[in-house]
Amino acid sequence: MWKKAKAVSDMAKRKPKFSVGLTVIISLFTFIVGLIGGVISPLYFAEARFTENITTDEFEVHDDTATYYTKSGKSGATELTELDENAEVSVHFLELGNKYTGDCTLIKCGNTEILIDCGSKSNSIPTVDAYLKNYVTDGILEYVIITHAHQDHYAGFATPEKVDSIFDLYECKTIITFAGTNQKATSTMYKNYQRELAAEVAAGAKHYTAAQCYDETDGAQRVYELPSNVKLEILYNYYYYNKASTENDYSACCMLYAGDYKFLFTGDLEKDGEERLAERYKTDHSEYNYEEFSVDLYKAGHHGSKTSSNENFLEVFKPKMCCVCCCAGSPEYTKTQENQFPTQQFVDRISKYTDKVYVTTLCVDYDKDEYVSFNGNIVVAVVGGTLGLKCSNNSVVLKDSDWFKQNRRCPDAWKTA
Ligand SMILES: [Ca+2]
Ligand SMILES: [Zn+2]
Repeated sequence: MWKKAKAVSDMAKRKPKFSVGLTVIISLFTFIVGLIGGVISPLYFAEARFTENITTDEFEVHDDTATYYTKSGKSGATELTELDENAEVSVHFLELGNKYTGDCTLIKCGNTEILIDCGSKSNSIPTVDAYLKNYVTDGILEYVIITHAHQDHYAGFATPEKVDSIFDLYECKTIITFAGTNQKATSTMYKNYQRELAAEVAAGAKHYTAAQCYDETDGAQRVYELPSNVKLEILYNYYYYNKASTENDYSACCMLYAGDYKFLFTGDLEKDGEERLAERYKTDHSEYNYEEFSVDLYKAGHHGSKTSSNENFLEVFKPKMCCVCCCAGSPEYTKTQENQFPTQQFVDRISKYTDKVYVTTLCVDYDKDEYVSFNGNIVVAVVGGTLGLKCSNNSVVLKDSDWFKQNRRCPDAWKTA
């Protein structure tokens, strides 16, 4: 496909080639900075390694740099852990390689992968791509879900023409997107998105809106069957069909079923959308007893914002575990400390259901561009019928973290837990 070939040659031009000597110097420098960071700032770097968020691949020499960001590239691959290799299904919440909050979730089931969103605000594609390479071994993303047209979710699909988007780097088979948007046709990012999406469709991808999936029209399906009897269901959202006052409410929502395990993803859906979704879910799934019903994993809606994960919604889904994709304590969206992700209100509400809350990234100093891994890349996987968790940094739950103790009031439910 010419478009992908062009992307490779562009990358060959753009990617600087480091000499071995320079790499040694950079590695030494990185090491020393890391050492200083570790000694001087134990408060901030207590659990995390200073270099955690620097994609080490950027500092490595590759024989053929042209293949680095391509789907055939060998570089960037790390040893797969036992957990990953044996997993029937794994759900990965990715760190994005910068101080900005954003979503990017990979679901892997055999050779079938689902990518939900690719933020963040700043270009995270090299970081995401380096991670995906380890898992998307056939270069094909069977499903891509783009929840809504906010850059912290769709920037990776909305690149300028000369920058590789996820669509350039991977062959995407079925693309499911938000049904509505308030984005103006003149928005540069939205135009980029439309161009990139159209090119992937021209190359053979199927594109459906979440509404088409839910309604099962035009060949779209509400439920997609994946290997190992895993199922992906596109859930109802009132705002697939109605005008929303915030872009967040257009979020495409889905549930993944693996055996008895359920994983819920609602993008940045807010209060009204959450309530309507929860009510409709009960109607669509009358087979469950909702006294006992609960989901095993819930991606915290809207990065743990105070506007999402509301009472009526949580009451229905009762998450047993929750992963928050954000740069914790960052002033990116608000200076009001308790409303920074993950917010105090989110903590208070989720605490009634679980204390197993994990967070991807931690802001150290926004103005200085400093951030470290919180839990890091979070992987939740079903291995041998059992649910497992593996984080790239540590598996300390939110309530036991230093950041939490310094920045959040501990809700009663977590005091006794
Ligand atoms: Ca695949
Ligand atoms: Zn968002």
